[in-house]
Amino acid sequence: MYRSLRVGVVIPAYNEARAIGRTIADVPALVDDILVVDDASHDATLPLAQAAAQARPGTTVVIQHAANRGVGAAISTGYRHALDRGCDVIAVMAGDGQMDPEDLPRLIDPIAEDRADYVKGNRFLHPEIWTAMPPSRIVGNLALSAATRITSGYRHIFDSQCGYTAMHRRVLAEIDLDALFPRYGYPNDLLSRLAIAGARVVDVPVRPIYGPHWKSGINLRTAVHPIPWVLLRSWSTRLAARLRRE
Ligand SMILES: Nc1nc2c(ncn2[C@@H]2O[C@H](COP(=O)(O)OP(=O)(O)OP(=O)(O)O)[C@@H](O)[C@H]2O)c(=O)[nH]1
Ligand SMILES: [Mg+2]
Repeated sequence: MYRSLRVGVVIPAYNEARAIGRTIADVPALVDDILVVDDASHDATLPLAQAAAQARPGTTVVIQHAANRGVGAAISTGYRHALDRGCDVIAVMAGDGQMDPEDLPRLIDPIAEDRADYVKGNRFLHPEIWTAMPPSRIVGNLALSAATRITSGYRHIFDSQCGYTAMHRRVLAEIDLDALFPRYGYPNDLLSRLAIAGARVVDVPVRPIYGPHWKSGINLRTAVHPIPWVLLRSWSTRLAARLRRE
């Protein structure tokens, strides 16, 4: 529990054998439910996650997708389980150890104080951004963050690609999880749907972590191609919803 809220953390993991055990072990003690979603990994992610879950009995469940469905779909699966378990706030921490567990309370505070419904990390508010994040990621992120400001209508947010987030269950219940884009591009789509739901979104500083063994599933095929189309779709969905209301 944290500030009287039952806290869940969803951890999507795909081929994260190197990092998943440590990621689960390092989840702060304030977290009541850890929902790890293995997305049909080809490596030892599943047994390693199960071993780490046994070290935290009663708190951690490992859910398995029978086939790979994408990071967005894995997060949606985790969200559904967290709602079933009665979590009030549900955070997302990637299974690749790139999120600092010490930042978690900062993500929940605006929700606990009823200032936000959805809080996302913003690594550009952290002083280490320019030294820690690779230039290729900075360039891509600047472009996508600027575009997402327009498509979502949230002009005050940045670092749209940061996956470190927290959401109140009240808002989560209003999002059609089945309709969300299932792969990379998911956070951009979610922001437009949060705007349609009238959610209050707040950015907080989080530490950018790109260790010496950093590997990523993002490449030209997985990200650069689908994301512009996802943005276009999210934008038109949001504008159509606004027209219907007016
Ligand atoms: N469940 C699931 N998780 C995935 C999939 N692809 C990536 N992930 C997870 O999503 C998280 C983020 O993936 P990355 O490819 O590292 O992307 P990122 O951290 O946003 O971007 P980088 O800055 O490139 O590291 C990790 O925990 C991955 O294991 C997938 O197909 N299914
Ligand atoms: Mg990563």
